[in-house]
Amino acid sequence: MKRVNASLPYPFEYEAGRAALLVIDMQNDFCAPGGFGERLGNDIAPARRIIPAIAGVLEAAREAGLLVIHTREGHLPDLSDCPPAKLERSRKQGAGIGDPGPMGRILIRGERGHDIVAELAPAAGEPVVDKPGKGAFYATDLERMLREREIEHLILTGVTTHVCVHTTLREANDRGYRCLVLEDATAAFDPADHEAALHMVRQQGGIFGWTSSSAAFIRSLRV
Ligand code: TIU
Repeated sequence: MKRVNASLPYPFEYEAGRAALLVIDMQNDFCAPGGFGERLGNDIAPARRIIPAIAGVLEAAREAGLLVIHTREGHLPDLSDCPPAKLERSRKQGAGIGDPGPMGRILIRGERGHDIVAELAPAAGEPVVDKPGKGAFYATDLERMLREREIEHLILTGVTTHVCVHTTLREANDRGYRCLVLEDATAAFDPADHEAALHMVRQQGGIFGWTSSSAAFIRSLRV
């Protein structure tokens, strides 16, 4: 059993063979100029700033043989998997899903904006889960993948802490997974949203799970 001593609200214990690292939505659409995130009116700098921390966690997780799963938020070119409510709101915000942008059509599968940033490119054999929603469990194969591999613990990284990371965390929590959110390997466009989202994880005795630094998690992997 491995143990993250410095996690909150108390030490997080896990078995490496039953843990998976989730890298959530580290796509150009959230991390690059002109993408969905920036067009919604956000500062993308916090999303870019966590790339080195995630790269460090990825390296340690691969070295330790952890299952690594990447996710991407996006829609089919004909928008048939995009709920009208989501589409309408994106258009009102000036970030119309499917509209042309500097990296191809916004939030559409197969376009450059939908790609994972080059620094965090999935390694051969690492599953990439394409999801139409904020949560990685809704309308995807993620749960089946995790059950097949008898995964019980999830380490969450990526963007944004209060939206896709939190929705995935809540979905995972209801399915019985024990979740650790890495504070410096997740980001929201507004740091206040990030802090609030982390607080919500560990309040009430860890109502959704645990939080720790990526360094503390990496240390736990290497002992
Ligand atoms: N990946 C993800 O978090 N999708 C979002 O739309 N996030 C926002 O914060 N808008």
